[in-house]
Amino acid sequence: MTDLRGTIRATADIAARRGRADLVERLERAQQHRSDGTTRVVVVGDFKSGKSSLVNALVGVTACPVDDDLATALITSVRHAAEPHASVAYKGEQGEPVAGAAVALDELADLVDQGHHAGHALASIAVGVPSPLLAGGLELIDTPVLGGLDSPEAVATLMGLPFVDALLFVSDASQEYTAPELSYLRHAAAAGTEVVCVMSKIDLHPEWRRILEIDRSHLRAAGLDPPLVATSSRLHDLAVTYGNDAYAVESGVPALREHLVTNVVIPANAGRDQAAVAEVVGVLDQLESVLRAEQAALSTDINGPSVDELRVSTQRATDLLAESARWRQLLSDGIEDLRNDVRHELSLRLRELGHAAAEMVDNGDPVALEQEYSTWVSRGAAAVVSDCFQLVARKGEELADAVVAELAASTSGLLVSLEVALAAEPTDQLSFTSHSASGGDDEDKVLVAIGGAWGGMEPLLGVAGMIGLGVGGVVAAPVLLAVAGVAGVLTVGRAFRQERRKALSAERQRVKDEYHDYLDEVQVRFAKALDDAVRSVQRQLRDGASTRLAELQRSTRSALEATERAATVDDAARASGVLELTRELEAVAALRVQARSEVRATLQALPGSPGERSTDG
Ligand SMILES: Nc1nc2c(ncn2[C@@H]2O[C@H](COP(=O)(O)OP(=O)(O)OP(=O)(O)O)[C@@H](O)[C@H]2O)c(=O)[nH]1
Ligand SMILES: [Mg+2]
Repeated sequence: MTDLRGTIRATADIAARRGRADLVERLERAQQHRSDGTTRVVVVGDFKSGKSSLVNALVGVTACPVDDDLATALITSVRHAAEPHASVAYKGEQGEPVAGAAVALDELADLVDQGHHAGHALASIAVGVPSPLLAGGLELIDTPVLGGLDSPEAVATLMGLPFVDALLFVSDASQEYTAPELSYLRHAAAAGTEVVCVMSKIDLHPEWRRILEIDRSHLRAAGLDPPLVATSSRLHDLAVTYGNDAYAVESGVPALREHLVTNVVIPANAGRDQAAVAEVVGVLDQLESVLRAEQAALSTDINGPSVDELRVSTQRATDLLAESARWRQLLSDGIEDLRNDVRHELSLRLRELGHAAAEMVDNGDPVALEQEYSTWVSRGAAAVVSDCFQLVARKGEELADAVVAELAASTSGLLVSLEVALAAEPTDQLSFTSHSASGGDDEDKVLVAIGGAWGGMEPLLGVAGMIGLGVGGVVAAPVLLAVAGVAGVLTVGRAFRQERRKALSAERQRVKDEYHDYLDEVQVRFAKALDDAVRSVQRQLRDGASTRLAELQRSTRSALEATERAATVDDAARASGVLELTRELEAVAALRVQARSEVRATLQALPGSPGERSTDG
């Protein structure tokens, strides 16, 4: 059992005692990042498959309206709140969600039915309810699929997959997976998103076990391997009403909850904790280096950096902050490349998709197969967009590595070097070693993960703000909503369906034109969204690097000042100074040990970790 919050606070206390407001602020941000961390799970499935009922059963409260006649028409985000509350977001000019108003929970069903509030068309709903499942930062996002899985909303969800931690795919037990369902699942899996399949309504269908087996074989045949959990929200309701534990187990809902917590929420929180520990270690490095330098200056027994050496260090840190520093050039070149790569990828892949669609239309019958064709085109476009967002994230991380390597090289030999090894995977163990000029043995090496160097870089999350969704608190699933808002107004195949009475060749041309226009629109809207994402990566890397360098500059400067001051103090003051610094260094060392054990404990709690069963640490 560890207490990372306590470790962060204790580290901040030392930083405050040493007059390092900059380091205190860094730790406060790290803690904020941890406690605000949200794990997003989006719930998708065909019309009336039982999605909203499942969300309600999982959270244990009626958060989403459920009705035979009423369909979920708005994306609904459900998060934890001590007091139940709800709010709606209005539709902006482009269909994007903008700030709306608070509403009563029992109004929601009517609002969903009407689709507007106070004269504004509704874009989405955010609900807060007290729920132990959600209390760890889980957000469940119930999605509308009015036109089924090929509706613009469902396509938008595919585009937004890079922004969610997992997808809960709901299909009821009445029949085995359909071709569109399997195709949707393949797309989701291809995006690299964690998929959890749920078979709902097993109380209604005595044959559900047989269907479950058939679905398993469909998944295997499609090369997919997601977990498949059978549930009944109805049975779960009965279990709650009658306090019947056997029903509860049979409903599959507790098993699904546990799966979500173990495989989705805990790993996501572990990643955030590791990033926070990396921040703690970074701060301890800064503090320790300065403390050691001061101690050496006061004591004749300890060797430390000379005043000249510290002057050189301070100057080099200052030089590194200048506009002309090499890392800035590296960063701006890298961003330029990234921007071009992403633009190129988007336009090339959409063009290829357009060609393939035209070929399909020329060789087939766009009238008979209109639905299939349109679905194919819109899902293809969704895959391109999702891949491009992922490209930004992946290349952004590569660029972060390159900048960190450059900073490490240019700060080596300074009082505190910014030598950080970054791993590709958040849960990979790696060694984060920071070399104090005055030493630091193996005990000072701590296992941490990516994120530490930049205070938890989240390039994708930056997109939300850039798309213009800084609607604080009203919209709780900003990123996915942003994408849904942009994509949800794009439709393919509608105009076509209304007037198909011409000769086949004319129909073909019309369909090709329509696909062309659709893909053009996707290109225009997402080129901008992707540019914004790249800019957000640039800002985060630049700010992260300059903040680290400013800390370094401040550390070298205070070591220098302390060293200069030491020459002027008398023996008694020296002795008491050394004593105080020794105590502070001991506290730093203890916090290092604590931080290390916290990382170990976090890693060992992850599913599949060899340490999961061990009690060590
Ligand atoms: N018997 C039974 N009925 C269920 C179960 N889950 C949902 N239903 C019923 O199925 C209907 C649709 O349920 P919803 O939860 O609204 O399904 P949905 O997928 O959210 O529907 P849309 O959002 O409108 O597409 C409702 O009448 C529910 O009462 C279940 O586990 N057992
Ligand atoms: Mg629903």
